[in-house]
Amino acid sequence: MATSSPDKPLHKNEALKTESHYLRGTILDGLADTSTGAISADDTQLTKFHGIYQQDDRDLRKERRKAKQEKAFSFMIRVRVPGGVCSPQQWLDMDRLASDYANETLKLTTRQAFQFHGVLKGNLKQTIKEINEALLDTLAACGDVNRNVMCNPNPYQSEVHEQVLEITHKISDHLSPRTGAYHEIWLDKEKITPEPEEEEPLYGKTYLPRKFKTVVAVPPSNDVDIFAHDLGYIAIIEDGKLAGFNVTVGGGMGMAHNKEATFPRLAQVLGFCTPEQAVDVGEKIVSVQRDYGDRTDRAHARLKYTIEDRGLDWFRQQVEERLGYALGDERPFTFDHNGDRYGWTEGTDGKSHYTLFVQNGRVRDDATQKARTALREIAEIHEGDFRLTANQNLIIGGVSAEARPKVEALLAKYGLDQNNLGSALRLNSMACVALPTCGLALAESERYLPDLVTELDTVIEEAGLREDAITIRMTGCPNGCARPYLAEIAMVGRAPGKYNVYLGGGFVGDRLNKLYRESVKSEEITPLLRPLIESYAKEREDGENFGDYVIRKGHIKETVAGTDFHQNLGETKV
Ligand code: SRM
Ligand code: SF4
Repeated sequence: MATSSPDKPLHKNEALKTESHYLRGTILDGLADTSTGAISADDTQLTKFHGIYQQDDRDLRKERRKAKQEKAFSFMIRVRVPGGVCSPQQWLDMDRLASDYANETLKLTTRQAFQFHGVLKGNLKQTIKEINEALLDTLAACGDVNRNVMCNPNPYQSEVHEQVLEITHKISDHLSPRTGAYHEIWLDKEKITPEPEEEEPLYGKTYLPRKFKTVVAVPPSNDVDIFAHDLGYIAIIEDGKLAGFNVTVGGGMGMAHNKEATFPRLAQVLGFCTPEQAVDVGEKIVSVQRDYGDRTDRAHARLKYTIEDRGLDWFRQQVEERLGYALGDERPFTFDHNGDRYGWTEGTDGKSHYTLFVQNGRVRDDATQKARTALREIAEIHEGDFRLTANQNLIIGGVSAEARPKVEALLAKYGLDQNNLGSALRLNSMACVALPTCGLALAESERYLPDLVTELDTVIEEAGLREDAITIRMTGCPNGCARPYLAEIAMVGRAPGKYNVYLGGGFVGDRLNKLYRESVKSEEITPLLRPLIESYAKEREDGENFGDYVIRKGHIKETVAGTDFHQNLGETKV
């Protein structure tokens, strides 16, 4: 069992956190230094807790090196949107900031947040200030703390959804760090130095061993991919009322190529709690991970490894001891999809909601589409809300009968209406950011998947599968930011232009996929998948999903547990 042991030294980030004076470090000095566009290496770790990543434009690395210039540094800012809901005014504010300080795009992430890319050091403080003026923030959007809490954004499912959203906000608030550093550094608030236990009552000086992610799902939709997260709540609705939640723990996607000790893992149900217990249960789960997570090895520090190593029963016992009561037994639930449902839907309150496909979450104006302008014009007249989905899409929520024709007209004007939906394959596609901003990318993702889907669409059309949803996801490295290991087809970057291809994920997000072919060149992906797609069209059983089909036909072995992910690799039956 490779848990934290006194024989192994703590990871250096632990000392960094301890000595940072609750995340202050030397960030203020770094911001004042105009001789470089960067900040110190230690501070780059600390700014993550403030929602800020230092990056550089990787497209420019070569020429900057040749010209003996420092890298083209800039910062990514992640804006928390708990439950994914924001107002039209907040949308307009984010849209304006994208022009004023970032790269003219808004990125909707796989965790219902906004990201700005390309913010220069000199503009960081002003951007964060203006985000806060819009009543959003960036604290704990990243770092070793509980992050943006996700929630099924479906706005048409009656009062239960509102109640669930309210609990999501409570969990988010309760698990947020308390440090005054954020307000001092970014919002010029006066420096107060309270007693340590007041400063961070849950996290203490060393925060968590690693990032921690929480989600809330409302069946039958598993759009938040509940099984991919450290902590999850599955709403249990009985007689039309919220009875409580099945609590899940120990999910995660990240792994490293060829390192079997690292693996994606599905969360497991720990037990049931009432709505009133949800916040307390979350706090106690976080506290067990705080105390037992591996602080020696960051590749082994997520809750999934704590649970894998020590067992679910041990974990439940720890949580229940801290709660002072036992969790209830798991209650029945059913998921039927993990993607989004597009177009107009009618709510129980008489309002309409439009789910818009945003390719890979990038809202921009370009030669093919003016999505940013369209959404700005919609926000200017919209009286409902906007809901960011966990699949990088956007719901224009709460449109009244009077307002709907105006919204429809704007969607049509910019080619974003229901008549312009792509194939079901495209609508179920998702790619992480990768190049040029992500420092960890081994291959393209967001800039490549749309073209690959266009190629695959010809095969899909020929096979008569245009309306058949198949989840397809791509990431530029194995960290798993687009949750690729839950997709029916996934490509994970190995090197420029080369991907590992995975098959056999569950359509509702309840089964991990498995490696099918290693280091496949970009141009070989469509020829590799063509025979599988063609035979699926001919041989599938009624209602059979692609992921189930490839397992049934023996093209790939089923992955039954995270520890089995790297085992029994796919057969070559094509
Ligand atoms: Fe992620 C690191 C982007 C969701 C697992 N992720 C990164 C960084 C910050 C790279 C870095 O550390 O320098 C990427 C910034 C790229 C850029 O230029 O913007 C990045 N992750 C993203 C986003 C923007 C992908 C997207 O296209 O939407 C998502 C932002 C979510 C948010 O709003 O908070 C994003 N990342 C995820 C998810 C999916 C999820 O949580 O639902 C995962 C897999 C789930 C999980 O955590 O297990 C994920 N990101 C990682 C990991 C691997 C963690 C691990 O346990 O091994 C890293 C690397 C790390 O932490 O060391 C990472
Ligand atoms: Fe970057 Fe890898 Fe995440 Fe893609 S999966 S955004 S390449 S860290």
